[in-house]
Amino acid sequence: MTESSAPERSLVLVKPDGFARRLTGEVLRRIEAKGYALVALRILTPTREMLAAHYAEHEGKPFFEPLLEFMSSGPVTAVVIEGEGGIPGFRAMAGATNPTDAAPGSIRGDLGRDWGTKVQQNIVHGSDSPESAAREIAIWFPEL
Ligand code: DAT
Ligand code: MG
Repeated sequence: MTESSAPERSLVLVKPDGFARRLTGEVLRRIEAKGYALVALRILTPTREMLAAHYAEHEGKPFFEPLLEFMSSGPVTAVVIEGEGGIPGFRAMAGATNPTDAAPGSIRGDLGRDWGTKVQQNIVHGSDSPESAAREIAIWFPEL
């Protein structure tokens, strides 16, 4: 028997644009169809404090303030997903950051577009590394 790596967890957000467009179900459908498990889920309008922590790496960039304003503009669905390779796997499902560049077949490529806003509105967030996932899950699901 070959050893398998531990299942990893990733923090996924359906951002305010995706939530408002009723795309939460479509994103969850894709995650489940891919084979990842849903571990935890909540709907909330995030505070600026949560978002400043979540997006700390982007502080000082020109899109930081628009990003916090956009992300706190309405409800989001926060989800912890689990499965081997779930972190890069969901990043691949999400597609490129800029929805204009995101490949068809990806969430951002199929469902997103440029709306002419200061910050890209691209439907979903997904953790980019195990370290980011652990840090982000603690922000959105302190009980986990
Ligand atoms: P990702 O969400 O793909 O991990 P990121 O962490 O670099 O991308 O940026 C966080 C979010 O900020 C991203 O989802 C959309 C927005 N953003 C990133 N770069 C941007 C830019 N150059 N102009 C406008 N918005 C940007
Ligand atoms: Mg990122």
